[in-house]
Amino acid sequence: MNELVSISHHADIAVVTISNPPVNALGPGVPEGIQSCIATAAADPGVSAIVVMGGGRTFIAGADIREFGKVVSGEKPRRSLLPFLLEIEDCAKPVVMAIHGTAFGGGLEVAMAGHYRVIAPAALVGQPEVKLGIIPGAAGTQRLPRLAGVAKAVEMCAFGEPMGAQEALALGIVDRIIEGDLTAGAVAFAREVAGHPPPKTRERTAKLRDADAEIFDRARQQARKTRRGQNAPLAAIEAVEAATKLPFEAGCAREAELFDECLYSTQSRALMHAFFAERAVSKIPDVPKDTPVSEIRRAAVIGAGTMGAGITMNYANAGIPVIVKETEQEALDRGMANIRRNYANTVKKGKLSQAGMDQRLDLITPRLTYDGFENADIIAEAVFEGMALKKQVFAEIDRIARPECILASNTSYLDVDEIASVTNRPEMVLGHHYFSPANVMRLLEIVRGRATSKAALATSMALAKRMNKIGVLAGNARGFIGNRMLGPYLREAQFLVEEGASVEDVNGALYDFGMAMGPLAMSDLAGLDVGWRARREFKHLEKPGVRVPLVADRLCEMGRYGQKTGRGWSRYDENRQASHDPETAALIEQVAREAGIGRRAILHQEIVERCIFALVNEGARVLGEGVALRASDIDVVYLNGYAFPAWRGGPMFYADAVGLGTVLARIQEWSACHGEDLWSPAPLLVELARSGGTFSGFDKRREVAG
Ligand code: T1G
Repeated sequence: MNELVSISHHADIAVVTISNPPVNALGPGVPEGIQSCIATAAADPGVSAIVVMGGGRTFIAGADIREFGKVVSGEKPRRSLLPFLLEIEDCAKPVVMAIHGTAFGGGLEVAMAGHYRVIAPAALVGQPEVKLGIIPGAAGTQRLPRLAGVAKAVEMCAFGEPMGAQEALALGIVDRIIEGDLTAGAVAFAREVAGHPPPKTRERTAKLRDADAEIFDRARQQARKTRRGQNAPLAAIEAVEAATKLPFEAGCAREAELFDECLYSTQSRALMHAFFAERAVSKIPDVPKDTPVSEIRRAAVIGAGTMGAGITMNYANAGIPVIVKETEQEALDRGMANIRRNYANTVKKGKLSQAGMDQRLDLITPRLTYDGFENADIIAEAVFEGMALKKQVFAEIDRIARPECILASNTSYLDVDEIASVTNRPEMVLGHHYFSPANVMRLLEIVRGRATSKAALATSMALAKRMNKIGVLAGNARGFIGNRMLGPYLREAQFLVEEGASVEDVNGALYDFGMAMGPLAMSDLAGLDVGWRARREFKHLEKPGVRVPLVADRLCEMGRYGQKTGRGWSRYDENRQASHDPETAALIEQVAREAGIGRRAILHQEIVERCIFALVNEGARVLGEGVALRASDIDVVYLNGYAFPAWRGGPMFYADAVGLGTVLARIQEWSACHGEDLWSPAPLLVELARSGGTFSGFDKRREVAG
């Protein structure tokens, strides 16, 4: 027993409780505490059986992820949990694991080393290690197939999705669902099994026999398709396969080898960085945890276009009644039809019940007037991206809305302070910049205006969590974090085709790098006209004599906006499948000739480096100027808003992995070649590269400085 693990008695049943908040991770002292409590109970003649459970909100949510960094850096020795788990399994008295909240990773592995498992109805079990770039490392790949069967064990370990209590019971991972008081139910169950020889999971081999090789081949195919570029899913499949071919101990040894290969990889460092980065974004240094958060009971959305419809769904999905307003019936009908279609697709995929769909639609009220807006706690504006229109709308809603109502603009580029200037409540005005499709993409840039109050920010962060979004604070600079960085990335992609790379080369190089799609394909999806309109809106900001991309404007003048017109950088068939467009290729050559741009063969490495380092360089500016609080926030924006590969950790983490010295050297080469105006290295990048620093080191220093 120690301060993390305690033992109590319910007559002849010993109850071992883990208290290591916030999620009872298996940090230093926890396995030792469990071990000594079980040993004490096993030796106690008055005890007939043992229950192990988590204190607080959950069972064990896994190993302590923070410890892995210390092992990889050599600060701490790698410690195996296997002997500790064998001791539980070899206990002469039945050990019943009582699960509530989550039994994830090492938590499920501890549970499976027990003789029986009971579970609360809402609890989840799972082996999510692959999401951290590792695999189960405490015999999970050996014990799980013995309980759940090989096919399900492969799926759970290779893809890491959680499973509910009902399915876990049906598969044999748990033995009973306990309604009501879990402790009482677990103690009663323990009393039922006391006195019977406890079954050891490692000896249960019946389910290993249905190990058809096809299971592993299919899983590998799926992993290569849906987890493209990631090593851990393939390692997890191999480890479970080992369980079907080797005795338990040898299987565990093979698992340990594969685990170490993953642990000491850049991919796992990147994914663990992403895990903690996502949890850090909600911490705003000058907005204390106890900042008052207003309750959002009713919402209103202006504009039922693609973004407005998606935003409306976010409120309904969070259980918040929402009015959606349009100026014309036809537009309103189109918006509502879009919402219904989206929900119907989700129902068809089995991700939402019909009742759930109906419930959400009941929360949505379509309107052509501002009726009801006076009761809203928040009004989200999603009208056409033009300053004049936004200011007109904000002046109107400022007059109607309650004084405490937050006014949030979905602008993706425009100045939030200028929008707020037409209201009498600039402290309640900020940006809520969603990403398309707004009901799907998890990222929400929360744009802080000069006057935005801490309460409005805290309320927005809480709302993001309630909508299952990741709210990232952004300063009010043009394009905020994501779109501002996207500019140079797309610029370089376009310059590269002018200089000789094909559209397919550029898309292919970034796709192989791990992006969900190449930059030109992404522009075709978003619509080339969006950027065209923005370029015209900000033409006055362009520096005379500085090179700008030339082809996209020409394509737009020809009415070629990308997927939505069937032609853009590429040609698209009715299924939106892309193919080479010889006319675009000819146009590119012609434009280059007219502009006197020399063309040459360009290697994939240059394509990747120019695009990604352009992103990083602008990211360093965004960070240096304080538009982003942390480099890790920038990574979260790109992982969740622009489909940057999570196993690369995000652009800033990737730059640290490459080495800022190398990044700076490349940028200085291009600056000499393409000119300072295009490639002047960001001051922060220069400072860090020269001092041997990193972006993550910069984050730590900024955090300490507060
Ligand atoms: N280790 C360390 N810290 C953790 C942690 C963990 N496993 N899980 C959560 N935290 C911290 C988190 O950083 C945050 O801190 C706080 O807890 C609340 O988390 C041997 C090798 C359990 C579903 O992958 O999925 O076991 O920001 O905000 O939304 O084979 O946390 O407050 O300072 O996410 O309610 C496998 C990871 C590990 C599960 C709760 N386990 N955790 O979600 O809270 S590897 C996992 C989660 C392993 C074995 C292997 C979620 C959660 P802070 P939160 P939440």
